[in-house]
Amino acid sequence: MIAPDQILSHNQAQAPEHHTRLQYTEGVLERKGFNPAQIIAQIRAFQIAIPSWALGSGGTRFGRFSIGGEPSNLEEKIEDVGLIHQLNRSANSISLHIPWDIPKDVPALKQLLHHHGLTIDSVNSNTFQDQKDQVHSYKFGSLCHTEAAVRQQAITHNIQCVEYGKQLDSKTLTVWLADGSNFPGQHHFRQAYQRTAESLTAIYQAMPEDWTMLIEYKPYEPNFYSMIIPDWGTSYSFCQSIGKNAQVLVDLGHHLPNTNIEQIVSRLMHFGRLGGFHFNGSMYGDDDLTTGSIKPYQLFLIFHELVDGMSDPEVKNPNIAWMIDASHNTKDPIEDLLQSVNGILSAYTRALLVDRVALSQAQEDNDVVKAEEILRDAFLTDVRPLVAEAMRLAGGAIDPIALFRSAQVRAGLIEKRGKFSTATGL
Ligand code: RM4
Ligand code: MN
Ligand code: MN
Repeated sequence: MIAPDQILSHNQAQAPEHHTRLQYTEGVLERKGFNPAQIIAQIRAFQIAIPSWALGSGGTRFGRFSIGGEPSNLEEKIEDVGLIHQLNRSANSISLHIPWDIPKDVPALKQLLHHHGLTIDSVNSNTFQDQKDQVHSYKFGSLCHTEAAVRQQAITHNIQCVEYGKQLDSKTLTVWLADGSNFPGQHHFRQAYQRTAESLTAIYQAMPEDWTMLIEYKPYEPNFYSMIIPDWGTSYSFCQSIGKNAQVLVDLGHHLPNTNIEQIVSRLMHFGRLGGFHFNGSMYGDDDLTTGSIKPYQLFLIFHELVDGMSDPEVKNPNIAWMIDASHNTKDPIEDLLQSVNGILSAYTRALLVDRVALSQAQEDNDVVKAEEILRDAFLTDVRPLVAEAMRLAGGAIDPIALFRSAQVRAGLIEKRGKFSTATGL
């Protein structure tokens, strides 16, 4: 949708300022013993999946404000992700939510994905809403339900998601359960856990061997007294009993305020069970805000643990699926996603700049101040020129949001799709 020469002329206009800043940053890093070219190559290799359900305006239970030009089918969602990827070259896949994104013309979809240089990341099941024509209701749960027929319907839906995923070469099923209870006494906790374990096992056994099941946890909402999988410990225990390809998924917004998420990440990697990430920003709960907008230091500390785990040969953790899971109530979804990808890459880059040898020595020496200062030094480095350079070298824009605006992409989408088109999703 953006002509390649638009990217070129944007980059040419940005070049003088960009190169001045880049040279300065590279010089600082070199004096510290880092190899800037290697760091830029690592940023370039880091790819983040965009959720199909975040391309339209989100909303709250009070209302929703349309942005216009929203994608109204899977093809248009793929086009939007293609556009994001064209601008930043860092978002080469898309996560699907079934039944919001049921693939129809599979060969045509594959061609479209190929055209945009995209793949399908994970397929997400939905047993948190009742669909029309559905026989049994999920009002009182899905995989944990007291009635076998309801559980079976939810199991069948998850297996169907895997079937859709297979058609589009995905290899990951993400399960997030809204199951839980709103009032004391409503659930027999142990029995509800056991029924869920059996349902998850049935789904897992129906998956091909090279597939991964990601199990997400969330402390509250939509149920407010208890959730069937409220925390990482419960996810982990399901994974342990289900099989080696069952992994925990950490959604940054799914923690109670002030939870030490970086420690959770480190524990899960130590156990070899961290399989996926849902990035977003959170002030209070599942706020689904722009990644890095509220607590950038926390995001950096999380990446510090991730990079540490990924670079330690002792850690036997599988590859982690990086995804955004957000909702945009006031911003243009594409701009918000561009900001989020940038926030993620910036935190990752800063984590790459931690002097791990010195940190390890400071930890051994119990030098608390030194250890903290090493982290702060990396966190306070201005990494923006490095991220921009990675995008430029990969064929993207030095400033994706500026180009999105100057090319008037949203106006073009409104003209093409209309002012009132709505995306499927929440
Ligand atoms: C949930 C959870 C899931 C997402 C749904 C839409 O809170 O984060 O990952 O699929 O929202
Ligand atoms: Mn999520
Ligand atoms: Mn969520």
